[in-house]
Amino acid sequence: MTQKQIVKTSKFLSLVLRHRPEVIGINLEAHGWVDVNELIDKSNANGREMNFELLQAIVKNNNKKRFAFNEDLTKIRASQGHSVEIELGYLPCNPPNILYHGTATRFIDSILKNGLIKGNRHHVHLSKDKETASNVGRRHGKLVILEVDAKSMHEKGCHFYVSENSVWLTENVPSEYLKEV
Ligand code: HQG
Repeated sequence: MTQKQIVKTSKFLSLVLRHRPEVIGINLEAHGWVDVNELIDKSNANGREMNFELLQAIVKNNNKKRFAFNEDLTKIRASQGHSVEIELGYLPCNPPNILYHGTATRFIDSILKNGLIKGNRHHVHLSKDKETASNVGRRHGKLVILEVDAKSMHEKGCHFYVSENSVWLTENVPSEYLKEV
């Protein structure tokens, strides 16, 4: 199994477990889970090489721990980042006082006017450290990091969730809680 194969399959898993399960004819169950055997069979039937060892390697080595198995390794899901309507079952929790969001300079005017909005995804994604936020932001262009006053938002009753792979999630971030770093 090569690193190239792992990365390619990981991208394919992002597609089917977060956005378009229908491309291989699967449905996401409650909380986003998919039966591992069904995923393997239907991927192969659709011309995508898939086997349990490959899934294990991806769950274990993926740099962001994007995917997780259930306890008995019979189901797999993406831990966050979905666009399909799915309830992941995370419970609201206390955020750190400050969270970070990395984005591109070209979005800044709109963000400072309208706040952070979730777009196609379920939530706005935030990070607990600037380094992670930088990596997210750089994907979009020239980096800018925003500081989110999560403490004040939480005090005002906004809900925060943290995914299994430590991404902080919230519905939206009004601009008054944002500051450029
Ligand atoms: C921007 C990755 C204009 C927002 C990461 C971002 C994350 C606005 C872009 C996850 C805006 C959306 C998500 C507004 C927000 N006006 N632009 N009002 N509000 N934006 O990819 O946060 O690698 O949907 O700043 O690690 O970049 O896929 O969100 O630049 O956890 O596992 O609109 O994706 O995870 O872009 O990234 P995205 P994101 P994975």
